[in-house]
Amino acid sequence: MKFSEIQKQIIDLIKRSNKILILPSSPIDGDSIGSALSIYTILKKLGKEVTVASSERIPDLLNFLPKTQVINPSLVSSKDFIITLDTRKIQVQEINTEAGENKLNIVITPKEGRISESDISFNEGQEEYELIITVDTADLKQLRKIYEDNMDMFHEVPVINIDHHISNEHYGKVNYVDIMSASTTELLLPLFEQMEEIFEEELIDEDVATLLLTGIITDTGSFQNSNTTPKAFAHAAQLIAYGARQQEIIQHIYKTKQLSQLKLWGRVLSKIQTDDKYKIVWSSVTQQDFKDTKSKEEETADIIDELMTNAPGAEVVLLLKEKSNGTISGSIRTTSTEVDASNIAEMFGGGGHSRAAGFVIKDGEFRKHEDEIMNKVRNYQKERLNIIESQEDDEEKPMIDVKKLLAQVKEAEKAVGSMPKPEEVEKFKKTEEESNLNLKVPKHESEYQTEDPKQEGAKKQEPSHEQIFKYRFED
Ligand SMILES: [Mn+2]
Repeated sequence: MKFSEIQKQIIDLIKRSNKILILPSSPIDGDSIGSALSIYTILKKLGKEVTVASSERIPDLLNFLPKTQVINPSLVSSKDFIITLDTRKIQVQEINTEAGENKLNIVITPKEGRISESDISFNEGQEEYELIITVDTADLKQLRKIYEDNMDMFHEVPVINIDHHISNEHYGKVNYVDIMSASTTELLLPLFEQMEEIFEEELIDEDVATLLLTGIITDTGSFQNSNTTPKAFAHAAQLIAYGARQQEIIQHIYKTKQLSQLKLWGRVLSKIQTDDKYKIVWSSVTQQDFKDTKSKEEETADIIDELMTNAPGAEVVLLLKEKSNGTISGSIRTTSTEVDASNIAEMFGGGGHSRAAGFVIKDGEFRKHEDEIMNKVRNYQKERLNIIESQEDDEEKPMIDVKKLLAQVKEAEKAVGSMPKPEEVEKFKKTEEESNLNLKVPKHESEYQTEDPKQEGAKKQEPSHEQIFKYRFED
């Protein structure tokens, strides 16, 4: 089916619905939040009752976006069973519940007279929503708690599925899925323009344009990833013409975030310690490091995985973090199927998965604990590898090339200052028609590479993105 027809179907469903639920995928990223909040803004303008819900935390660096405060952490339960009393004739004095063995009495005491069966009716809780719109969500499971707690709702209420992931499962009543699109927000722009025409109303304002551009910028890594098509540039230019605040996005997402994270990564690298005999690589982050690099605790989330990718010779990769609440948390990754990360975490009262696990030690001196922890991990590996302490290790390559990595960080720090400027994007400005004609479309899925972490997760088997994320969530 042509995209223009799908867009019409979507608009028809929106026309017929009043209570609309919008669900961004988890973890929340620039594309999912930009999509959800732009649809929210547009539907509000059309006078709809709109709810945006996500059980996930909104990353701090996306909080600058307009309307992030409308996102609800959960949905009102629709599983309620309602007992209705006709109060036209009878007034209620008091309602009580009495729990008996295997039963519960609901006792209604009237002010006067008697309540009869004909005064009472029973109702199952109404489904609150008439339409669900999921954005940037390849699979309903990605909605996590919202889906797990409300599975029935997804069978009963029509779902519009708007997404650009190859792995999309087409679970919607209407599936507006284009894997050639660099972001989900890119799909929304033509839809919103169509809506402007049909509803004869100006809908795309500066906030909407900013939200849509955020999705394109974050999903293309600021026009650097290989999924940056000419169309993505054209749409970005169009959004800037609509008043999208590109510099604001770059400032918040790249200039502040990446630089601090790069510096933190540099810190972690400079503190790396390796144990070649027991194949362990570890490092630590203290409160001082966060202060010095102006980074936040949550920015360590990627660092453990970065460490693991760069230490192919290590079996156990460990990062210890001194948290602001006085606890010490450890993240463990293993590269070998022989080592179970959760077993190591369990030694410190934690847990997780075989490849990704973690633990928390409540109050304690960081340095002292670091030594204790590392001794235990070393012993774990010693027993497992059956190495005799005196045995001389033969020459082996170092497990991680810290020098090379530090040089890369320096390079990256320089590069962060040179993001594309509006006039560079302007060069690619074309009409929609032109851009369609010139669009070079990769023929095979394999040619289509994306840096989208959700897509990455779908490809990688062990540990899956979900596992790592789950762990981070517990972290
Ligand atoms: Mn996306």
